[in-house]
Amino acid sequence: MAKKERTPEESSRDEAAIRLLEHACAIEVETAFTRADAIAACNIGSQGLCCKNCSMGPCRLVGKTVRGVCGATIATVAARNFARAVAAGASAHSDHGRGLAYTLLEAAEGKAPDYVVRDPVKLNEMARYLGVKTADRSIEEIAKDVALASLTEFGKVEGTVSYLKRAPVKRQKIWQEQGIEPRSIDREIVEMLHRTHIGNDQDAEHILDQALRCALGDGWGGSMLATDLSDVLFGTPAPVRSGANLGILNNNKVNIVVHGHEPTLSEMIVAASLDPELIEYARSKGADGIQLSGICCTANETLMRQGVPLAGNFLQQELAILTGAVEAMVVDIQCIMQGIVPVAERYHTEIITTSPKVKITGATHIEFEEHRALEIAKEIVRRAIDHFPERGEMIVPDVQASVVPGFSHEYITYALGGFYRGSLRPLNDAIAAGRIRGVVANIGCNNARVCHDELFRYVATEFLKNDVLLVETGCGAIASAKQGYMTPEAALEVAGPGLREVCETVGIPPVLHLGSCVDNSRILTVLAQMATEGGLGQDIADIPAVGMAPEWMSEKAISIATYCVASGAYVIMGGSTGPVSGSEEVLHILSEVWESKIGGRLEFVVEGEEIVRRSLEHIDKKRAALGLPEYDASKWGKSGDWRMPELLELPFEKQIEAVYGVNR
Ligand code: NFS
Repeated sequence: MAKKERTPEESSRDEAAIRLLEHACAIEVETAFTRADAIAACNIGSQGLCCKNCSMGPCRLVGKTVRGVCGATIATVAARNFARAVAAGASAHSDHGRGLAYTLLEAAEGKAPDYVVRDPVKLNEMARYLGVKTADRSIEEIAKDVALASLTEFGKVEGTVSYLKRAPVKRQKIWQEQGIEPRSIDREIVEMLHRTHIGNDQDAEHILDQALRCALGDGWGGSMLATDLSDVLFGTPAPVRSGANLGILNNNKVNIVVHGHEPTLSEMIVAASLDPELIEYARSKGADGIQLSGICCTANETLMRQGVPLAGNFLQQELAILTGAVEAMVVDIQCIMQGIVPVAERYHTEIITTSPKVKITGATHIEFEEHRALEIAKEIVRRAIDHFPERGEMIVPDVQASVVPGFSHEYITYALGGFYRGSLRPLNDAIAAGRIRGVVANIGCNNARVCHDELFRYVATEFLKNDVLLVETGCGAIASAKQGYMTPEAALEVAGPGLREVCETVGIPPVLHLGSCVDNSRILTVLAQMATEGGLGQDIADIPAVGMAPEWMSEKAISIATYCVASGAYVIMGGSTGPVSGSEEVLHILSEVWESKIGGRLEFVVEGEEIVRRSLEHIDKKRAALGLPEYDASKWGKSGDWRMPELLELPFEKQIEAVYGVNR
């Protein structure tokens, strides 16, 4: 039975989204929100109890049916479904990484003249990890070998994925002992699909061991390479100021929205949008200029490096078009809803697919080729400009927030100590002292079945109040950006007293934007460096930290969760009872069994309150295990710039007393 239709206020916590959902309702345009209301999720599939791995099925294991036609048990079926999601998610991230390696190769060989090495320091760092010689060699020679070495990681003949050695030594030992070191990125994905084919691996725990290995190939392989290669080609991010939410769409300019995941084309669109000739062309059509903005992780990529504003997260792709102000939505790969095409048909908006891997019926396909990248980007921008005079009614909600993104792990280290003594030591010290209670990685998607941004907003607010530093990526990061939590000023308003002191001292927001979903690898790097810095144990599993995706929906999110668990983290997936809720045995393996084997555990928790409760409990448990003082907020908050106006009112000796106490 279909659920009742939710009101816009029940569908989203985002003011701009609510406004456009009201508009969609008024003009009878269907969106993911209304489709989620109309289509009831399959109760059997949602629990992981449907097996369609052969044509004797699909077998639905419900009621008295506890085995499929082949005899597969509930645990086997649920584990296989979960494992296949890991494989699909890992393949998406990794194939994205591979694409970037080819771009670097073409750039190094002079076949893609619009791309250059923007960060040679990072290139040299990659070279070190990948065993590429750098002495007395040109950047192009190093870049070519780094690209080839990166490509080798996908199909390596012997050994294991090279970046595993970036993990703490203790973690590497656990992987060795458990036999889950990925041998090559592609191999583990292929083996995962092979092992879950009819008649193969039929022991849930054993199937899930391979899921761990496959996911590690994503986190410490495909995704980490994708991040590094993007930084090499487009520059390692550092803070910039920008805006977030649909209010950044400009009523008087040509609006081009880039959507998807790869920075390769979107970086060229940024360049094209700054081209004086094209700006002049836009003016000739009556526009004031060109406004670029982004949706999903392409948005995060261009925001982090170029300061291109965020139009919104996953559930706002159709809503952006509903403003009537978008001339073109340029998409590449992943998280692009087919639903944008029928919405665009109601407007002058052109949907342009650009990846050789993605065509959408009804969209214009302009295939992107690296060797004439800028030329294609200019063609796309020109097409968008041509649509400007076709605009009809526009509803651009006046809703946007300021955002300061750009926290690469390199910049975090720099922020904490400058070039002279940059390190994570101040962060570790702040955690050890209890100013910062712990760290939460709050990441992942929106889900049309969960009130848009509600869980993100709730957990972020609660964690900040509790002096928990947030690191974020993907659509979760966009949610916090729109909430106004990603500015240094936000710390004064929403952070607890200890976290506020740290943010004030360092000048960082209390929620750090680390980039797109492949950039969760940056979070792995930060955690690995925290573990090796000292003072917080020797492994990622020792750190008072939790990972979560409160509104997740994609297979990529399942792969991320799994590699974080395999790296030692406690991970909570929110919003639903999860894809294996039909099997107590598999739930037990993902939590208890995985924790005993690898130190991390995975849980599915529906409610925000419970997500926060379990997270804080875990953080405090880890603090206790490290012998750190119990978290006590009342110890902090007596220093810092925020007290200046109050202090300046006092005579000098009283100022000293107020800051240091009477006995000093
Ligand atoms: Ni991540 Fe980024 Fe968003 Fe989810 Fe999709 S955009 S790769 S999968 S929906 S966070």
